[in-house]
Amino acid sequence: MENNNDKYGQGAIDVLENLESVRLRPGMYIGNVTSTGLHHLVWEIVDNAIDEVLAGYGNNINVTLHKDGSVEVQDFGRGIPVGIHRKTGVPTVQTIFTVLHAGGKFGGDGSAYKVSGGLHGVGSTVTNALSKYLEVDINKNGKKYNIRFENGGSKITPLVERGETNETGTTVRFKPDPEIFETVEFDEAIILGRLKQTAYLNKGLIINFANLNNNNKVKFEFAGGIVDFVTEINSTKTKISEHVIYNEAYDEKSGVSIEVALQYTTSVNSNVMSYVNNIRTTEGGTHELGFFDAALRIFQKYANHSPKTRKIVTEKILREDVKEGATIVISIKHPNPLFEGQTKSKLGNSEVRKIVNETISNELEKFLFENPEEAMEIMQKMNVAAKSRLAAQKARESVRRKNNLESSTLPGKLADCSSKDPEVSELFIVEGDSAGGSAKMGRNRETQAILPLRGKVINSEKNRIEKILANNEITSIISAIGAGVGEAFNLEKLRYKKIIIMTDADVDGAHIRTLLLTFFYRYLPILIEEGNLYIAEPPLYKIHKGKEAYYAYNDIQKDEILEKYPGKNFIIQRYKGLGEMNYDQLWETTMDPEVRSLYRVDIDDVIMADNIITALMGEDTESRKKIIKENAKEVEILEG
Ligand code: 0RA
Repeated sequence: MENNNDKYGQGAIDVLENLESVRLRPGMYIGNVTSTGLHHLVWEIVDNAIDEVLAGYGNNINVTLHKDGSVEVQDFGRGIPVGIHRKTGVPTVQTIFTVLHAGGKFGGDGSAYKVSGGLHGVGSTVTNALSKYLEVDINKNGKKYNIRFENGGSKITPLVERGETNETGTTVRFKPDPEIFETVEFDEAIILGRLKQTAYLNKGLIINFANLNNNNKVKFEFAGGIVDFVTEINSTKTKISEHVIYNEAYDEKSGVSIEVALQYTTSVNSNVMSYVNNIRTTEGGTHELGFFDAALRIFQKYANHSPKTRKIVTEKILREDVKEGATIVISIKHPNPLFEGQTKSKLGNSEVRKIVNETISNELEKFLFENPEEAMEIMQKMNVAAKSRLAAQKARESVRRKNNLESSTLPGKLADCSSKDPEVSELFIVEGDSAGGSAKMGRNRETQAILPLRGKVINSEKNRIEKILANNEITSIISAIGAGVGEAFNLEKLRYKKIIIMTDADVDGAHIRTLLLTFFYRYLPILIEEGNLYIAEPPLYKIHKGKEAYYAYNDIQKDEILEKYPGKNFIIQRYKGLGEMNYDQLWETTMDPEVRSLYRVDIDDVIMADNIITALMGEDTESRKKIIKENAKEVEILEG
């Protein structure tokens, strides 16, 4: 293969401009340069491989974490084109990895549209620009090809042939650039969570994961796709009916394909997870609306269809009654999705509402008529939901008058910070009055606000919304945060970018923390997704000798300190509560941004989070015990 890299001409300058602009403003392309941004690089490459499978070429992909800190993604598709690209005069594969917006999906050389998530075709270039090295091996046309980029693509070892093969496919291996990222360490759990979710969303897709650092190997393959997904989410819940209702449809005219799976549980909460092109749409959108249009119409129709059902369903069923207790996964594939909303995670394409509504109604209706016993159980549950909704309506009205959650009055017990800039402002939600007092004295008044909790925090998993919003501790949290709750939530009104839960390091503290996390997970999940929610980590021990003092945040640290400074006359003080610390100790160990350690609450694995929260906070005491025993580590992570 001849080297067509126009080294000193216009082509080379354009390429460097492309790569350099990504390196100058990585945040514009991958959001940030923290661990989240780092993992974006992996999703970009994985998504391209998955697109090739979804286009019908190959059925498995391999993802490997190498010992040198690189990650490798292999597919068995057609292989990235290697011929000379008409516009750039260099091989298409080189164009794909060095030119932003190469046009079409891949420089007009292929017709496949991008189905899975990501940066609309610029992901390969972005990943290359932010990598120490990136290497591509292609099997195609009976030959093996290789091209290698170094230092953000600024050095190119041109495409060469490396012998013959009768296989086809692409392998991309890259190592992120430590000069760009705060951390270049891949997190196995984050990668596994994402791969698992992708495998659920694409039945038949096989993903093999291998981590050569710890020899962990995992294979994801879900023959049932989103039906298996719903089954796993509901595994710790009490099911109302045995079947997971499933529909799939394809709309020829628009090219939109739709899959829906749902199952009812006895929970008072609902769990609606919708996806467009494998990307989670947390803010919903037209696909969710279309689903609920259909579900509401069909359930109302079924409720009215016979004397028997009319006797059971005494109340008019509304949208929220259809939602209650349901676990619903809606996954659509759209050739031209429009994302809008506060976090760009809401589907905007208006035609989708009607398409989803019309294509899934028939199947849903068919299910109800073919499974009358299950249908009856579901209708009964919906009627109970409708009744409690009506009963709660009055209560809600009086609550609303008492606590106007959207009003600008701040709760009396809030010691607010003087800054009005959310970027620098922090809200500490503190358990107990004495700890609240120390926190108020120790804080930085400019940027740190303190909200002490006095009464009990209500369990958001077991109670309906009216009761939760009547709880004093909850209403003061919502008012202090300032962005409202539920449908009226407005991220732009958020008063603090960091909301920090600060509770004792004992069982009671863990309980309150879990209650707060459950509330945030159920009612303000955007704050978790946006990375605004944190858990403070107060020290467990103070070790002192004379004037010197060391703080240990866990037992390992305590032992390390004792080993490092051996000798007698050490006093080890175990903190039982935050209240035991002086205000200056609290500042020094837990609140001072220079030294403190904060745990950021993250819902990467929605399945795990939901299972654990249900098990910990829900009705089922058996699974609560089981989870605590088996999953001690995850519980610890969730609880900080
Ligand atoms: C455009 C056209 C063709 C294949 C691809 C792109 C392709 C891209 C990626 C990215 C990762 N793996 C991939 N596999 C294939 C087909 C061109 C042809 O048929 O020659």
